[in-house]
Amino acid sequence: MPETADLPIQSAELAAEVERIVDDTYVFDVHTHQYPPSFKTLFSAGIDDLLTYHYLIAELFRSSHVAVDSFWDMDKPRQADLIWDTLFVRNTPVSEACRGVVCVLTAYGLDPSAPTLKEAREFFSDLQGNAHIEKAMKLARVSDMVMTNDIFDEQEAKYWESSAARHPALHPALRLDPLLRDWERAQDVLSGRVTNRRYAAQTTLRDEDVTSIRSFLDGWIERMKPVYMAVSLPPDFVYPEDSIEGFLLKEALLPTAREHKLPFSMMIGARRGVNPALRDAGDAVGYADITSVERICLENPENRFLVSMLSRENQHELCVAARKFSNLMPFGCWWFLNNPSIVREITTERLEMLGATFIPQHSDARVLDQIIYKWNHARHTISAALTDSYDALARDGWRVTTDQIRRDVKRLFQENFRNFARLPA
Ligand code: HDL
Ligand code: ZN
Repeated sequence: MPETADLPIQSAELAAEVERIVDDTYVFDVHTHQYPPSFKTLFSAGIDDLLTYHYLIAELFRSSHVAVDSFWDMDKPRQADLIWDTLFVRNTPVSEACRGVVCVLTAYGLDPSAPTLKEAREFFSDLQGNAHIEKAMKLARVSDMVMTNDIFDEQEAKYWESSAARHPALHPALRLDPLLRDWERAQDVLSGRVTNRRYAAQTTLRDEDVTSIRSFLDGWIERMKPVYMAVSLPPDFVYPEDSIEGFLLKEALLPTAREHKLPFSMMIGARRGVNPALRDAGDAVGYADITSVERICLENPENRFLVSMLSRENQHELCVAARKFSNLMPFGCWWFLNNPSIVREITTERLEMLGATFIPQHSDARVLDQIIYKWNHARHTISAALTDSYDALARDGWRVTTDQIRRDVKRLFQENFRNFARLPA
């Protein structure tokens, strides 16, 4: 039986064919806050966690007169009941974060317009551990997830130092924010846990300090086997910088990433604690300096940089920078950018300026079940942006085929990251 020819697709069928291939292609989720179920206190899933996601907590206070302190005094089920009643029963869940919960409930066959959480709680009480992970990843068509592992968090460090079972589809990422954003806390951990020494005062670090910090990192890389090293950075991040943080980045973190052949992920633009009373919901966004991203790529050609910027105003510049530096891999539409209207804009300008050479999205999911909606919504938007690109190509005289769409989507969803991180195909 001759193979069916891979013929150019007519415009009328294009959108449906792109959507089918995008929906069917499993994705490597390169940034999440997932954990194996064995990391008990860190594993987050189910309806009460979905509803107390900090995005929804922020939205609650815009639709309710509840006092912030009274909210924090409630236990999680009570908080979830209040959020459900306020945002989903008394009001229409039109925001992206609210729609996400509706999408998840629908995907699991639950009633998203139920007046209470009774049905949902019963359903999730039967979903446990690895079976829950498998079910959510299958519905989301996610093949792999990269975690965010904060070794300066005592609780998490204990899990890594224990025999807690890992999950083969969950890949570690060595997250190092305290080193660059909270040196006081970092050196307490470093001196207390590893080197029993007090580090030099704030102003300088001696060679032996760098040596001991690098051996601390080497030990964690050996234990954890991360797929990349990562930091989130404030909008005022500059490189190079004459500071402890600038010194640590240049003399400890980047050389360690080079030595272990690990990409270095920089997520730039988060302003932490703009409204501290909201806790995780209290962070905001700031416009960052793209010339620092250009300089770090130029001056460290042996390092590979995964970069996500939080400000919408930084996106076009990031595309231009990625055209200049092949060791720069733009990834995702992060956090406040993960809204269909903005994902469409960013994905379109990336396709126009970079072709299929970037990583279009990451879920950033903190609650396991969120991967279902974050990838459902992302696929819808990425399909539309891709279809527009292929339509424009057809107008210029080049009609794409099914195999070529499949090749492009596999590259965007899997290969760009696997190749950049030197992971097996
Ligand atoms: O720093 C980060 O990795 C951010 O993604 C934060 O976790 C943020 O609070 C978040 O959840 N964004 O979606
Ligand atoms: Zn994150």
